[in-house]
Amino acid sequence: MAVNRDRVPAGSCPDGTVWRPGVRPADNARMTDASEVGRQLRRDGYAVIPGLLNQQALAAARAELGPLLDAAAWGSGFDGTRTKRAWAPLAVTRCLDQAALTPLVLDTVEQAIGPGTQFGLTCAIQVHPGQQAQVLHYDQGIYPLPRDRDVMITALWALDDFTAGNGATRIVPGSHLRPAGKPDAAETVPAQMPAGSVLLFSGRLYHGAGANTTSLPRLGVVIDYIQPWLRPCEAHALSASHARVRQLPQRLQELLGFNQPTPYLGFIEGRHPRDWLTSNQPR
Ligand SMILES: O=C(O)CCC(=O)C(=O)O
Repeated sequence: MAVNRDRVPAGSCPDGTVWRPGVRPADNARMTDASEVGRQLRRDGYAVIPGLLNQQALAAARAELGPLLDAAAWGSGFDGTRTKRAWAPLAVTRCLDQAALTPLVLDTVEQAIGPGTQFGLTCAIQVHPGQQAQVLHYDQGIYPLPRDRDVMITALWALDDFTAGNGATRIVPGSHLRPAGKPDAAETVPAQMPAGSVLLFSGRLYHGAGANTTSLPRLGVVIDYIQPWLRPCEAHALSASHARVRQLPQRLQELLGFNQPTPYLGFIEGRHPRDWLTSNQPR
């Protein structure tokens, strides 16, 4: 994995893991250029950019996300029973603005999937001790599209050091180019990276959170950037008053987009928008 060994002394992780280069030798000096990052992304399906968030930004993000995660329920199924998620963090805190707007990340994303990108899923993910490895998946699999091009690039920010022991995301390098077929878990490598790094990966790359066998949680933030056209022509959820939408027949609510047709499409705060509308004060 592309880890800057100059900045990160060996053995500096909380669980004592020694940083080691991954499948390709790191060349972090070149990770300041969107064309180079994009080249790696196209070739390997992922790229790690170290050192984007400093200690102050990391401390602020941990401090703001901590209470949101403390208040969050444990996940279930795919999300992991020893994992907590704080959904839509950019709607409630400004501590991730710097990450979300990092020019190098946005330039790379827009080189990869074109201009006018928008957020897809955004979520802080805290993988707690005892969490098993997540099932392998590729993020743009939520859309029923052929696997012939990227419609999504995921930015996974390490707010803690990501180590093989604490649940670093496990990726299958090159799997974005496979036409079909889920890789075997044995093909994965851990995306070990120091806090403040971002792992960019293709929406077609197979990956999953690793198992956390340490005694400390691992905090990451996922920001998916998706094609601008993955949306309705009109922003109905903005033009409609929520108070009115609550009174509408269910089918009309669904047609306006207040619907969760599949588990990872259309939810709000991890819930079906219909449930959310009935239990929240109308805006
Ligand atoms: O937190 C991680 O390392 C990856 C999580 C993930 O891939 C997901 O929940 O879709």
